[in-house]
Amino acid sequence: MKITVLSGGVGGARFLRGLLAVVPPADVTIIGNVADDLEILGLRVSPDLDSVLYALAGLSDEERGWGRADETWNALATVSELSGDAWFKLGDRDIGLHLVRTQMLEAGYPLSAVTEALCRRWQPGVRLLPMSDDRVETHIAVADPDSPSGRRVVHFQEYWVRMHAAVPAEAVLVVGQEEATPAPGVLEAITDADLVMLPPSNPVVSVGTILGVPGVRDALRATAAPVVGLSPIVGGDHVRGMAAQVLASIGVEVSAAAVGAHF
Ligand code: FO1
Repeated sequence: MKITVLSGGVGGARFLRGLLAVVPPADVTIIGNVADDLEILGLRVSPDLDSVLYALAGLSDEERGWGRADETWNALATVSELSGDAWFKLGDRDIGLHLVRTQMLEAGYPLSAVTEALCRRWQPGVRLLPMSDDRVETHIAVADPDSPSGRRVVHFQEYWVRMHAAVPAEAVLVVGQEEATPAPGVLEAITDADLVMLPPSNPVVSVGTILGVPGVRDALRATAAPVVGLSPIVGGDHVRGMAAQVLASIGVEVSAAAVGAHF
């Protein structure tokens, strides 16, 4: 039975570990969100692909849900000492991966080929595809009384990690989405599946950005497979993360039924 999962990072990885306790990994293809990707300290970081890869390869830090187990933070300590961008916590082991990814991308390999190479080495057991080889970035508009427009737009990671999502998200902008094309294998993985699952990842900035890649929604409509979504909203709130804030910012009620209708 071929199962395709449209996954975000931390929540998606936890869901996948449960799924893989009951189905063989070789049956599973994961289409990962890359709209959380960022460039920081000259490195290209793909947090959602990495959270899934680390979790399924047995390399992840269980408690954080992101990054690697047995991590050390020496490089970041030096960045901090030198007043560099240390707000996004990259551990030494994690940086090793970002160095290789950045070098391969700069050499001209698409993200899908880089991801395939990483999977060949770390063997997560599943097939892991980025949603697109194109740059797609989620930005969040927040109120800023000091700006002439009254607003400021920040990268999703800056909103989530640096600002702790402490101010309301006024709008979610997905830059580059309309021009993006699905990565090789993405549409086929949906149309040829026996079952498609949308895990309880963030419905706006994780699953929503995958659904927004041109062609993906049509493939979901065209597939003969049942498409099963699990909402991260339980009892009118998210379990972890920031789904409630971003649903409110795009005018979607914070309920499981509204998430279904939004999808
Ligand atoms: N999340 C945090 O809350 N703080 C961090 O400093 C942080 C660093 C980080 C580095 C690499 C990585 O792959 C993920 C990282 N995350 C961090 C998780 C990430 O911000 C988000 O949870 C996902 O993008 C949302 O799915």
